[in-house]
Amino acid sequence: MLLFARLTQILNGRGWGESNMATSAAYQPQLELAKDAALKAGEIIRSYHGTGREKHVAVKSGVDLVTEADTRVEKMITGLIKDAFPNDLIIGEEEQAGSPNGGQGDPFPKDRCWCVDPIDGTTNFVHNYPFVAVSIGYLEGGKPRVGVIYNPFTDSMYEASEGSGAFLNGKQIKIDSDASSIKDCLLVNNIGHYRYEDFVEESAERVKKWLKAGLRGYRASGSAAQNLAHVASGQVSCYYEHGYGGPWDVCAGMVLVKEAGGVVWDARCNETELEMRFGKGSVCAGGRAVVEDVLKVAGKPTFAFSVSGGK
Ligand code: LIP
Repeated sequence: MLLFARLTQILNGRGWGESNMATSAAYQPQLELAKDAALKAGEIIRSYHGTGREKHVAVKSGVDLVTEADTRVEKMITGLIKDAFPNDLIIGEEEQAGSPNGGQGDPFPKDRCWCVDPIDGTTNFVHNYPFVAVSIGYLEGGKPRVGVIYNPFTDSMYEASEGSGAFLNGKQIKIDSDASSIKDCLLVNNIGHYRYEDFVEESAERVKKWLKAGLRGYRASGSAAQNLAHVASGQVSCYYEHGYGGPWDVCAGMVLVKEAGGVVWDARCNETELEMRFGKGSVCAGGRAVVEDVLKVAGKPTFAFSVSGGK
């Protein structure tokens, strides 16, 4: 039995003792930098709270907002990364809004790369609604390897690196393994920034389908990163969003959910792991069984994200 367990670990690319530690150590510098940057970002974000300056917004498009804090935090994080890893690529939400590295659906670079959302949940931040998260992911070979999500208002630091498990404020976390169907699922489902009639209709129809199938609980937080962190810590069972804003919303959270024992699938295709691509995307994350049921009841989304990002 012991031999079988050991063999399974080796086949899964994980060992005991030294080899497991080697996997964690491989990304330790990136993990430490991401946590440091997230804490510093948190200080800046909190400094805006209640001053009225968090309400000074510019509109990126439609109902998609950006604040002075978003740009200031992104610059600070980018600076720290550049100092420590001058050759790495950095993809930050706000800079990409001005000069995108890729169009809708384009694949992510395979180089060493960072993907940063300075404030995920900008609308929440503007309204002082505390689901606000700094999200920092690190990728190699186009795959997220390190993920740090920090909520400065609840002082919750979620961290994970490939092969090392996921942690909330230093304690190991796991997904909600009790939920196996829609009936015992607490589902969080953001409906992003699109306001086109067919998008709104399709999103509302999907919610109706879940409710009619007996969904235990429905929530929407306004922060994709916070949702993924909540899935990783088992505080919600599943997160679904067709039309999240960009790869920076989900990059760090992907590592967290996978390291906490869950799956992160593209909600448009069955059993397909989400790929890092530019532009809007579609995600369903949680324990495998509950994700399967949530997707089965929802059916395939048909609203397509256009190449220009709009419609
Ligand atoms: C937002 C996400 C939210 C999603 C929006 C948007 P922002 O990011 O966190 O979950 O529904 O489409 O991407 O704009 O707050 O950084």
